[in-house]
Amino acid sequence: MKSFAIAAALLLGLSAAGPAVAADMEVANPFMRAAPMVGGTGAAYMTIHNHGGADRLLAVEAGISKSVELHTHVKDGDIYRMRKVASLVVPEHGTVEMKPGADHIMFIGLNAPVKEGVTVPVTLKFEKAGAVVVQVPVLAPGAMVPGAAMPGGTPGGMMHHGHK
Ligand SMILES: [Cu+2]
Repeated sequence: MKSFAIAAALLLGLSAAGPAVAADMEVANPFMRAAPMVGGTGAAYMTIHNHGGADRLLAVEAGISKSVELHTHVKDGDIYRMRKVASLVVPEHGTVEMKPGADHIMFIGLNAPVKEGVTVPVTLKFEKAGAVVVQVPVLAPGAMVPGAAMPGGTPGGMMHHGHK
């Protein structure tokens, strides 16, 4: 019994310290806002649950735009502005919540209008876990949360004022 307990403890220790793999990345509630303008921008949001070791989201690829950037919001006086970031830290057994007014995926230079009701395949590129493909449903232009549009939401709104 004693040796079994030690072996179990070792296994737990090893799994906690192991590098993240693609299967460790659980993506929940992805959504994108419909974006009507060719050449314009679009934004996507999702929650990443990491069941493995510490990792970083380095890039996102998608066929719908000329480029894709990782963005965050920083407070500048009373206004939140978007800022490009090189990567997003994904903590060991941690969660990254991308949502309106916070971290998000930004599509720059849309190739075509992105219409509500379609699904956009997006590939997340993690430093250790590698590529993870996510099917992102497109919601109404002002959507704030997955599956629902906020009444009176600003279509294509890019500035956020600290709403919850
Ligand atoms: Cu942005």
